[in-house]
Amino acid sequence: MSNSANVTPNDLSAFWMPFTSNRQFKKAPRMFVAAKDMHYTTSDGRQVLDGTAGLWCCNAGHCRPKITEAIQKQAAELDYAPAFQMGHPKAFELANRLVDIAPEGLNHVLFTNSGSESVETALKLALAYHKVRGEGSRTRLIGRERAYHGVNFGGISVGGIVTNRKMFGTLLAGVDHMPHTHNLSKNAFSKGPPEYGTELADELERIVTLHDASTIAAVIVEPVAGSTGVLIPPMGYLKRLREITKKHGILLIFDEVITGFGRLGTPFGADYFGVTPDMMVTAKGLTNGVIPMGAVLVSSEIHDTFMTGPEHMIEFFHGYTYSGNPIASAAGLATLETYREEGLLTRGKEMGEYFGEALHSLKGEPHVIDIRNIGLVGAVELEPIAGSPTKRAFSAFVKGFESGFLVRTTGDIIAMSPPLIVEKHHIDELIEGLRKVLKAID
Ligand code: PXG
Repeated sequence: MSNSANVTPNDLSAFWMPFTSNRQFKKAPRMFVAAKDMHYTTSDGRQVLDGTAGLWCCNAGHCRPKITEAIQKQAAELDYAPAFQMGHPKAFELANRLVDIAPEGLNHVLFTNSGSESVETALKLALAYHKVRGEGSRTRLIGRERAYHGVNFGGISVGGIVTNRKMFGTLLAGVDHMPHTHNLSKNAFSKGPPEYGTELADELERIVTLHDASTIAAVIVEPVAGSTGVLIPPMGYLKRLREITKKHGILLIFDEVITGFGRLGTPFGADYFGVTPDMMVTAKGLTNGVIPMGAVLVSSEIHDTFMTGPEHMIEFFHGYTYSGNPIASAAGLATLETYREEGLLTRGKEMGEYFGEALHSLKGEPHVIDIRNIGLVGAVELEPIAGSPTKRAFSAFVKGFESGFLVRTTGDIIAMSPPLIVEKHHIDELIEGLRKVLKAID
């Protein structure tokens, strides 16, 4: 008897869903069947306002014609080309377009299929870079508490979310963590980057003193930590990290999977904070979330270091079957074109001001202990229910979905990151919807 005889067509049990409370979900599924611009359509025919750009990735909104057409055309023209020792024009073109919008000096691109793979690629590149330069003793990687760098072994090692780490053994050896910068007692209700905490960057000096710079390859941070609840760095913090890493010959990697492609009102977080890292890790908004793709942008210094030795030799032993996949490349090109035509990489600056004001008007509503915002990202932190952490924010999420808008929650933090095409009336609808939900939940 085949397995298919055991399941009805719409049985939900076979798909073990990612980062989901599977049993709870399957009792009361929340399904989307279509999307357009700022809205999803649910399986029962309701419109839901997308307050999160999918999972922080549909920056241009949904089912945008240019992107859809590019994918359709590419699928019919060249579906796949081998990624190793062969090429196709669109991957090169996309790399060039990315370099065009990247901070100066980040001139080379490695393609991946996700944020997690981009992180692994960057960490491996950092180790190999020092080895090729003859400083093979630089093997340590420094991350930060409450960081999210995807779910693969390197990423969870430098990451700082205990639930994502504790089940998975010893992880990578030789990793250390800086403290996170979230400080409710000093910075609650800050608008934009908070004032207090720049000196937390000096913890990196302490770590360097402990291990010695000669053992440290790279530091990786999200310019703004997204998935742990929108943790915005204090003014000057990232500049200080740049100074310390430079002084000690340590590479600085920005994980821009969320902050990249206009989220903060600038093309990248690096632009917002005026700090250029040695590598930038991206994914999500690169293809508007439509097709899996990630990219790691690296400095000429890193790239050129590898371009030595006999020319017939592979310079970096790393890559994926789908690195620079033709359909993903076509989607990426059409996405960047859409961003350019509609000014989306900087639209978050003006819309972010309106969004921030609206968001902060929730101060004083039930359970709210902090509100923070930067560009088109915002978070509302709730007082947890005693003995049941996460429950209050999760019921806000479910109630929001039922009443017609989508937010994300992590712990007792509600995060919002609408598509960059958002209009003021969408922001009003989202914030007023959330206000009602906050008044309604226990
Ligand atoms: N780095 C950062 C900074 C991320 O936010 C990843 C790496 C991993 O990307 P992939 O493509 O492998 O998932 C991420 C992903 C949320 C949420 O709601 C955040 C992410 C993914 C899913 C949900 O906060 N971030």
